[in-house]
Amino acid sequence: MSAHDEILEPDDGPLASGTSRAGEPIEPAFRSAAQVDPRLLASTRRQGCFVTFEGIEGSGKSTQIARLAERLDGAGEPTFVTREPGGSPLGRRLRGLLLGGEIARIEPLAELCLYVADRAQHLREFVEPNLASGTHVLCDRYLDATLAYQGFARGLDLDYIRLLHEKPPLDRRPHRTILLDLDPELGLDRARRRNDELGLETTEGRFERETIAFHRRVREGYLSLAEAEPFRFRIVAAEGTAEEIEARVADLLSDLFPGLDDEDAS
Ligand code: ATM
Repeated sequence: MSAHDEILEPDDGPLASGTSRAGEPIEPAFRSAAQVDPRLLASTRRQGCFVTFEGIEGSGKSTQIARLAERLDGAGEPTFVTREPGGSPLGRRLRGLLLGGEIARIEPLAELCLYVADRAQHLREFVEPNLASGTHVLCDRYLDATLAYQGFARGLDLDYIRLLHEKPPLDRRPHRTILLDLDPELGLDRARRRNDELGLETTEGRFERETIAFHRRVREGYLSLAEAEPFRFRIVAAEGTAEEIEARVADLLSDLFPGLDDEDAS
């Protein structure tokens, strides 16, 4: 039995009626981890854990994912690192279309459909097979990014976005989501400095050209998603050194991956 098998043992009776699958928006009254749907828990016992990282531009997701993956490797936990958009060969083409400057304006609904297409392919081709083989999947952005960017920031209907994600393979929900929270002004500044330092001419500027008000809506959107699902989300203040943030993240995942504690001790 692996570490996460143990902690995901359902410890209560039937769910209160109206409670949805873990990860789906549920009523604030049904917030405790003890009320996670037993069907999801049962399937998780044989699978890897699916952990997603979210946050505004410049919040340090990729750095933290790389650090966590290294820790998990050190703890002997097989781990697959991926991202959206762009986690599959099709997705890399879609990423170029979505974020590059080739197409000047993409209709919000068309943009939504391209992110959903990327996700469907990514889930079938990489996420599900890895989870099924017991490998943990760490994913840089997922459905919450669609809700935050296309929903909260662009104004598309949140219920419509959720409806698109009700059937397989899109009904997959993360076991845990780390939200790296940061003031958008700091995040954008960080992202620009990173690009300058690396001498990168960014070819992915669609969102960097958005107003600060747009990025604020993204942040607020993420925070309200996190507030609605506290059993899945963990909010991490993304200020401080990479080491400090790494320690916060590891702490918030130690129930899923007890091996992370051993790493600290070593
Ligand atoms: P990364 O640079 O973090 O990989 O994200 C690419 C952009 O894709 C990101 N932009 N910014 N800032 C957010 C955007 N995005 C969406 O708008 N919707 C989605 O569903 C996903 C997965 C990403």
